[in-house]
Amino acid sequence: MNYRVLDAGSIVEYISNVKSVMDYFGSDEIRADEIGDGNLNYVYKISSIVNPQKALIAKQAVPFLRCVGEDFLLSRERMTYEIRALQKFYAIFPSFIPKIHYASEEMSLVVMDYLGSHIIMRKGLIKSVKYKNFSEHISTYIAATLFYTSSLYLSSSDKRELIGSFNSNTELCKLTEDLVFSFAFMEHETNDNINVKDNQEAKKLFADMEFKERVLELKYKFMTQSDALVHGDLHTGSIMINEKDTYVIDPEFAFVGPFGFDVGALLANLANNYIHHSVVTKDKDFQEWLLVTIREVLEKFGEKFLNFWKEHRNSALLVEGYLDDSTLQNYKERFIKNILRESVGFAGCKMARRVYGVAGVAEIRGIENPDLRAEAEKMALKIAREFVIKHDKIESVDEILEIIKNAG
Ligand code: ADP
Ligand code: SR1
Ligand code: MG
Repeated sequence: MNYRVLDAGSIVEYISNVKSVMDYFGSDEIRADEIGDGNLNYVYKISSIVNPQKALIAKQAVPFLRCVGEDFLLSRERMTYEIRALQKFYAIFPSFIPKIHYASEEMSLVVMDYLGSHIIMRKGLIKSVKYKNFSEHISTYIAATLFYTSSLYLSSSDKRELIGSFNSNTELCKLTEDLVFSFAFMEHETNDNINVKDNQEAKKLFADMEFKERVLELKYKFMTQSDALVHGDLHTGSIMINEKDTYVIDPEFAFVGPFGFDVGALLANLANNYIHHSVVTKDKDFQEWLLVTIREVLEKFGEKFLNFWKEHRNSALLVEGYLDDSTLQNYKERFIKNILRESVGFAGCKMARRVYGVAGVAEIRGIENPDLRAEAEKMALKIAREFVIKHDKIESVDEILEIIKNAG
């Protein structure tokens, strides 16, 4: 099948010939509606005409960036990595990933379960919705996906094979290198330049060499450290959720990268939401829930990662009997602390990039009152700066929470 861009009409025709999908719809006639709100791709809801509750999602990558248009070329092969990551993560922990009904790397197309009773987590958090199972679910998801794709579990050859099957996700890795670690901290055409013009805070950020030098260290880690298969863009817009369950979607930025990158993305996005509630809604109760949630996510992640490790004593890294028990225990504790520190550093980069860079987050860029938005931006930059500068000295989750609480 040669690649072609599908639309709401042609996708129905295409899908009508895919047996695994039509097994789901039976003899029902189907229709397609484009529902995507992301930055990169086209997302269609495919539903039964007689029974609209019966639905699946079809997502296709096109050879350009959806949010900019056909002039910004971006190869559609990003979907290859999204498909591979969805399959890999589903194999590790199926309850957190929408089930795949069909995938074609040639067509850069994937068809998966429609999460009709879930919403994008960012939207719920903005409305102060508390998700009681979230920290439990997401800490399991991150601990499991990182541990089971790392050299702490895999054999040396399996790990290298894994690196190989994601190694050519070059364009999206480059996008992160540019957008998360560089362009947002200097004069650049991709920035939110209306806001940057005559903005003293932006000038201060762009001239902050101490911050920028530390960002460079984190960028280098991102570019060179092949710890585990990371989602690569685990913000709260990549999580679909309800009271009961939690799903992770959209892993097209996946690659074998630093352990702390996904944890950092999550920390950054929960902190950005805290800023929104501190500046806009002034909802103290929800701010407290966010702090508790951050604590639980970070602490449970560490505990679960160590539990998985306890169950697997042989790997590419470790041969059973190589270290005595107490040395091994110390080694593991330092290992987890390093992941925590690195996560804080990445969180700082990720918070700061959302202030003036392309693709702001609704919690801050979406604030209409200019004074409040400036206040939120200042708070984000304050937390981000401390995260980046202090990350490698962080000793405990308490210190992270203090940085967030003291920024208001
Ligand atoms: P992009 O790669 O363009 O960011 P996303 O995967 O984030 O695309 O999807 C865009 C939007 O489509 C999401 O914000 C969500 O509203 C919707 N969506 C994506 N996958 C599903 C799904 N499995 N079920 C329901 N809605 C979905
Ligand atoms: C131009 S793409 C901008 C951002 O959208 C994605 O969700 C990633 O965060 C990327 O950096
Ligand atoms: Mg998305």
